[in-house]
Order: sequence, then C-alpha cells, then structure tokens
Amino acid sequence: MTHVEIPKNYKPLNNETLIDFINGKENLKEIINSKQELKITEVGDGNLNLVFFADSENKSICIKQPLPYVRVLKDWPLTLKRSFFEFEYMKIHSAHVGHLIPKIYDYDKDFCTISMEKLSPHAIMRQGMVKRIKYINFAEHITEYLSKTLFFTSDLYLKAKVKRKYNVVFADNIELCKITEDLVFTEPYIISVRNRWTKPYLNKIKIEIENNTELKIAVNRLKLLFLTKTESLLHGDLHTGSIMCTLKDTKIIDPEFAFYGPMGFDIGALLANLLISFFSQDGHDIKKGDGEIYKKWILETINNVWNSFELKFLNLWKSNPNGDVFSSVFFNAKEEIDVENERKIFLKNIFHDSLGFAAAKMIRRIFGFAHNIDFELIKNEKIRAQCETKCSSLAIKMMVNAKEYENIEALTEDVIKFNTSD
Ligand code: SR1
Ligand code: MG
Repeated sequence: MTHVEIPKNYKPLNNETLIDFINGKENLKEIINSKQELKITEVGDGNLNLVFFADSENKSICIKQPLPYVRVLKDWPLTLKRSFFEFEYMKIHSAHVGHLIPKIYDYDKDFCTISMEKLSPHAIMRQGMVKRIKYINFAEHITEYLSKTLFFTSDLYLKAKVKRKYNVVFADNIELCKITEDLVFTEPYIISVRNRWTKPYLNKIKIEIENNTELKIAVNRLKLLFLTKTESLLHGDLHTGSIMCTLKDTKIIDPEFAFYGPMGFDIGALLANLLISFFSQDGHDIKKGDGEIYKKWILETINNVWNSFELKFLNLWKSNPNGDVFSSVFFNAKEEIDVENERKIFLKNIFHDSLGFAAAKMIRRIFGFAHNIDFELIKNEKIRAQCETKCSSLAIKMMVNAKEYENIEALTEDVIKFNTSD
C-alpha cells in the first residue's frame, strides 16, 4: 500500500475546527472582517477534496483541503502534496491570467489548505451545461487562458534555465500524473476492476476497444507524449468541472494535476468535455429535439475555442520571441514568412495532439473509473447508452485518425454525422 506522508500538525478540518483554523490566521481574519460567528458549509462535490465556504456578514472565502485518500474511494491513498502543486501553478500563472483564476489568500503547509476567493454567483460549468446555459463569453475567456498559460510557460517564451527549474518542481507531481496515466491512458483499454460502463448496452464496444490494435497503439503514442513532451505548465485536469462561470465571467479552478506536459493535453481535455456535453444533450430532452439550438451553440463554441486559441497563441508568439528557440537572434525581417509558416506547422501538430487527447478523455469518461454527470444524469440507461455509443464511436475515429482532420470544422461536421447515425 502507498505510504502517504502526513505533516505533523495535519488534521482533516470540519465545520467546527475550520473556525479555529481561520481565527488562528491574521491574514484570513482581516479579509473576512467579521464580528459575528462565521457560517461554515462543506460543499465539495469533486472526486478528491474537502471544500468549505466560510461566510460572514462582510466577506466570504473558500478553503480547499486535500484528504490523504481519494474522497470518493477511501481505500485509495493519495498524497497531500497535491495542494502544493495547485498553489505553485496558481502562483506562476497569476502573472498572466490572474483575472481568470480565484484570488489566493493563504497556503498552509501543515493543513495543506489553500484559502481563496469564494466565487459567487459562479456555477460549475458542467452543471450549467446540463441546464443548457449558454456561456456566450466562454470561448473568448478560455482561449485567453489557454494561449497565455501554454505560451508563457513554454520554451518559446521562457529561457531554458527558468523553464527547467519549473519543470523540476512539477516533475514531482508523480501520484497525480499516475492517476491520469492509469485512468485515462491504460485502464479503459484493458480489463480492470475500476472500469465501469452502461451495461449491457456498451459491452460490445468495450470488447471492441480491448481488441482494437490500432486504437491501443494510438493511445500508447498519446501516453508517450504525456510522459515525455514537456512543452508547457499544464492545468492537467481542464474539464468543465474545473471551470466556474457566470454569464459574463469565467474562472478556472482546481489545478492540482499540474505538470509539464504536451500543450494538446489541456486543450484536448476541454474539447472532450464540450463534446461529451454535446452528445449528452439528446438524453436530456423533455421533448425530442428541444436541445437542437443548444447543441448548435456547443459546436460553434468548439470551433471558436480552437480557432481563437490558434490566433491568440500565434500573436503571442510573434510579439514575444523571448525564449531560447525561434528567438529573434536567428531571423531577419525577410525570413518572417518562413518563420510564420513554421509557427503554423507547430500549431497544426498541437491541433492533432489535442484531438488525440480529447478522444482519450471521452473514452475514459464512458468506460473508465470516473464518469461525468453529463451522461450520468440520463436515468434511462438505454438512452444514455445511445448517447455514449455515438460519443465513443467518434472518439475511436478521432484517436486513430486525428491527423486526417484538416481543421476544427472538419471535426464538428463529423460530430453532427455521428450524432445523427443510428
Ligand atoms: C481518482 S480521481 C478521478 C478523476 O477525478 C479528477 O477530476 C481527475 O479527472 C481524475 O482522473
Ligand atoms: Mg478536480
């Protein structure tokens, strides 16, 4: 059994001890500025951690604390150091995307807590998408986030010396990366006790996956990229449960899976979750077809996410050639056309990586350990299985043939085809 190192003074907090914890911290007391008793509520609904809201008559804060195990499976031990990686990720990225993440007030090494801004009236994006809320500014915000976080921590911008130092810090996020290696890149493709799927409807596809050599080679290529391609400091778990929205605002939360990895992994996670939401919509219809307008919005959003990310990333690269590669010392003005061409080739590779990773994320949410409410809330299992079948059939094609997609529109056209097939 894995041994979890626990700081001497660590204790899981509860509604009572959290008040003492806050009262012991001048910085938090000053922010909350309350004369009355705080109202504490534990609101964590993710797979891993405790999340508390502390509300006062003046100000509310949010305190996240890891447990030395996986919250949804207590006999799965898990390092408490994950909150350190989350905190470090937020510190580094706050320079460029501080307005797109919660404000951080405190990191406590003993309790492993991160105290931060309570986001209100934000809701978890995945929950909003089940209710068919159109987040019309989302593509604009998330592409700013993706382009800046990925560019500013890459070798295109950082000096190798700085990037290597960051890389060393996050290379130690071994246990969280191992979760992804197992749950995303391995278990859905083999027989594993942690897998589950909508039985018996999806039994046939599950067996096909286990016997599809091309697919298993493709997922191993992706796993190798995940293990070796240290391009940028990634969020590492950028699904729609790690994003909180209002109609106007977007905030990205929960980067405890942060590591140096392939840019396409974060982009792919996001695309996968938008696609999962798309394929789940028919299962939420009260009257057949009542989700058509919403589905159209999701596809437009997917197109916007890639196209706008590409544009923003290219602009950042062109205006900040500060890293040790493609730096301005190499090229004169006449060579700009060739350099621009090279940038576009680079982005094409990221696009194909993103589609492959998106496919892996779609398959894991249908056949692996951790599923999404998008499909899980479809109570009629036969209807859920129909949605999941379409989603996983597209994912299998995407993973094996990622390079055949010339652009994002080719993908969203395929999405429509797979969704209308019977
Ligand atoms: C045991 S953790 C299961 C999943 O929850 C997180 O959100 C990650 O996606 C992880 O793979
Ligand atoms: Mg999370």
